[in-house]
Amino acid sequence: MKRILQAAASVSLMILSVLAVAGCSRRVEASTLKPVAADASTVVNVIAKSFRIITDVTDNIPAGKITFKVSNTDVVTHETLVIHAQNKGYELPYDFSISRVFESKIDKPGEVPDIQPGTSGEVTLDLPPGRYVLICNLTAHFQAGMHAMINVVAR
Ligand SMILES: [Cu+2]
Repeated sequence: MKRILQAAASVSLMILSVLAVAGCSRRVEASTLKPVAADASTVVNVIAKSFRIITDVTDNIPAGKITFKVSNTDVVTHETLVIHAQNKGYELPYDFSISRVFESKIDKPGEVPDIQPGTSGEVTLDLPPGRYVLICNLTAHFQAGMHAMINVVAR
């Protein structure tokens, strides 16, 4: 019985120390969240691969300068278009004959073109609030699933 109590006590000590560490790291995180200057650029890290576009965005992004850093971790070339989708989502005008989005019919603030395999590129855009979709518009890549969505909101 005494041994069980000792074991229980050491388990609760372990839990307490885990909580202490967790609490600590939360404090550190909070202290690094300083308000950003109005002209500071928000960085969005993007990974392009077959056939996905993955961002590190977990929340809305404040409007203003946003830098998209795109890494192509694939063995084929990709690109990343930043499209202002208004209030829509992925319903982009699509040319099924060439399996690409009509770039002349979309509002595209910018792009990172021709990202060779294993390389990266970036673009900094000044984006007003709205919904944006990131796509790869090489033949059939959007259709295959290379898209991601972000929301930009007023600061
Ligand atoms: Cu692609």
